[in-house]
Amino acid sequence: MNELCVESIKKGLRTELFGQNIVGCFSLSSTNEVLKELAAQGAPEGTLVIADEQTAGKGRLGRKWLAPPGTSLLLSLLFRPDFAPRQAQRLTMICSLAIAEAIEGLTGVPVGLKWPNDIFIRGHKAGGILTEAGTTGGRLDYVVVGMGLNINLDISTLPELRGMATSLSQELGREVSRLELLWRILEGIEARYKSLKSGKSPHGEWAARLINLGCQVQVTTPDEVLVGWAEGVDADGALILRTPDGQRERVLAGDVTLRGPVPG
Ligand code: BT5
Repeated sequence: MNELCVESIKKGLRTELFGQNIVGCFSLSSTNEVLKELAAQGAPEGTLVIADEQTAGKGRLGRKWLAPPGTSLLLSLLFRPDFAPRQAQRLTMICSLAIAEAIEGLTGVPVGLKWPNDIFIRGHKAGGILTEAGTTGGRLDYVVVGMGLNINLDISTLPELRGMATSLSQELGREVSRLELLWRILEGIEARYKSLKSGKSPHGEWAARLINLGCQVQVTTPDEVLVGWAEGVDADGALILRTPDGQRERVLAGDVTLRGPVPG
């Protein structure tokens, strides 16, 4: 799988946990699906599953993740935190912050986050995160955080995404090393995970990067469509929405569409 083979990843990786155990394949179904199976079989925390191509790459609610071979970073990481299940979203927070910092550090391209799980560059989606938790008896057994990032992807080859998505190469006009970015992301996640476990919440930093806070939004949840003002997010990652009748709604998961202008 060219530059992203296990040996090359290991060569430059400066982590103690994330990526120390790697399952790398040129092609597999979905890195999240493979890692969930490994997690159920007892794989250690920090296990990385990475692929160049997924035959069943997925987003939330059965949606597809599109990534032609050679264009993207497609990976999943295994966490076994001592958290309550409602706190699993904190891992989405630390991964998205690490991704944003890694991209900005390597390329200088500014990155925004869109609640709840999107990586945005200049108004277009450049990546997505899919966090899936396994629980036993009301306790978190494992959390798999899957990350898909458009790196050297010509969006015009995917007509379904035209107008809504972008990639790093598209923004920069040149290709970017997936390997270099991967190392930075894994190192960033490791540092942030340590800090999270020592009691530091990523919530403030995450909220500061969310492009849809302070905006009029429409939120589609599995049960209903809500409109209102995105006032904030709480420590567990829920969106606090002020509806037109002045009520506050706490929304745990959904798709957000901006309805008003982004302030500032
Ligand atoms: C996401 O879902 O954004 C989470 C995507 C997570 C993908 C990674 S890849 C590695 C790991 N293994 C997996 O199988 N999945 C994870 P959601 O918010 O539901 O957004 C899905 C929607 O994003 C699709 O319906 C498309 O509209 C759009 N989309 C699909 N591919 C895209 C791409 N490459 N770039 C931007 N948007 C895309």
